[in-house]
Amino acid sequence: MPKKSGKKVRIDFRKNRGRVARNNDLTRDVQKGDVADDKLASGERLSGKGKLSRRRTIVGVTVEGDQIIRDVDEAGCLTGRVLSAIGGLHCRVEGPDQVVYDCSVRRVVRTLTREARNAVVTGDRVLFRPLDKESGIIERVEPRSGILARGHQRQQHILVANISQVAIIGSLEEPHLKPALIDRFLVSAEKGGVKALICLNKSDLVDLADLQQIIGLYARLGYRVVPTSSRTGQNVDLLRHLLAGEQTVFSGQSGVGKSSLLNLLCPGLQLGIGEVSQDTGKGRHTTRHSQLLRLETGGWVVDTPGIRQMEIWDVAGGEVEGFFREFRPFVSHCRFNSCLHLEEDGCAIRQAVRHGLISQIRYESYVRMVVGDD
Ligand SMILES: Nc1nc2c(ncn2[C@@H]2O[C@H](COP(=O)(O)OP(=O)(O)OP(=O)(O)O)[C@@H](O)[C@H]2O)c(=O)[nH]1
Ligand SMILES: [Mg+2]
Ligand SMILES: [Zn+2]
Repeated sequence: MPKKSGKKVRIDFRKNRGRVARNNDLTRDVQKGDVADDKLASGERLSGKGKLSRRRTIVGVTVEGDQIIRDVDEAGCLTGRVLSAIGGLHCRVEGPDQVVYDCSVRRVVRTLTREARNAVVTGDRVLFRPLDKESGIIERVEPRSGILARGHQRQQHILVANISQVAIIGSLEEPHLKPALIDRFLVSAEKGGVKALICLNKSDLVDLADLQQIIGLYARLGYRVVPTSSRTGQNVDLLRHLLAGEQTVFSGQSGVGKSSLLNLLCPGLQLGIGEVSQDTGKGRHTTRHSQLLRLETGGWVVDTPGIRQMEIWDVAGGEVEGFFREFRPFVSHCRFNSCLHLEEDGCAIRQAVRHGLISQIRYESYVRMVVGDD
């Protein structure tokens, strides 16, 4: 789509102030150079009309595809990469020559985003105005390519931006492997336009022969599956090789060993790691914020907090089948065009499951995503 500069656009604005806003305050913010602060979020109120009740036409933005980019006077600004973004407000930005700046976010940048915490996320490329040698203000977020996102409280939550692949980290024991969660990550990766790699950690705790079935399942689908152990170091070199030159996010449940693996992969790194609870068998959410880490081999990795649930965002029931690659040869053979593959009646997918051509585990994951039963 061609670039249209200075075009007027109508956007749904998130209501980010308790008091009724004056019509022209967006322009005023730009002129005064207001900077977002924490109080805004705590003072947020929702009116009966809902969050998106205000529409305004503004100038000073460029529309590129479905992205809205703010026109900024670039003089005096630097480009940088967001290393971490706490609450989308307090960011660590790596500028030229790897100098790191603590940055706040200009309020209009947040206003242009529907969901405040998606305004700036780890991995973003930004234009920022340095205030001194170690701090600055983010003026603009550049268009994103390759994201990992999920639904959370009926909003899209962008976990990380500008990645080339997702490393889905599971553990074979403590906590147990959850194929349903892996399948959700795979759908999110395909939806976000990035490659996926499956890492089965804590291989030291199980008999390798028992792993063949699960490794075979995903390997047959064409996904790279790597059993690893941060205890014995198994396949850590292979993993390092698979990450070299890529922009990868490490995602998975708490306690599976994301940070432990990264400590091995990046010499000198000392990320905090936490014991898995003896009582619940679950991790303790040791990593609190996503963090971008540069690799010696080129590229970078983002360590993320463990997540309990991966709600698929913006995929309608009828679209889920498109993200299950092994379904593709069969879907056109269902009797009904709109078949959701939930009923036996003339369904080629159900038949393929019965004949062992599609795994029962994958089919169950599919059903849970379509029916929305978490
Ligand atoms: N046996 C075994 N234990 C491991 C392995 N990798 C990590 N652990 C242990 O698992 C626990 C959790 O490790 P973390 O690295 O903190 O896990 P995490 O995925 O970063 O967890 P969050 O930050 O909470 O999301 C720690 O007690 C680690 O020592 C492994 O390969 N084998
Ligand atoms: Mg961690
Ligand atoms: Zn069907």
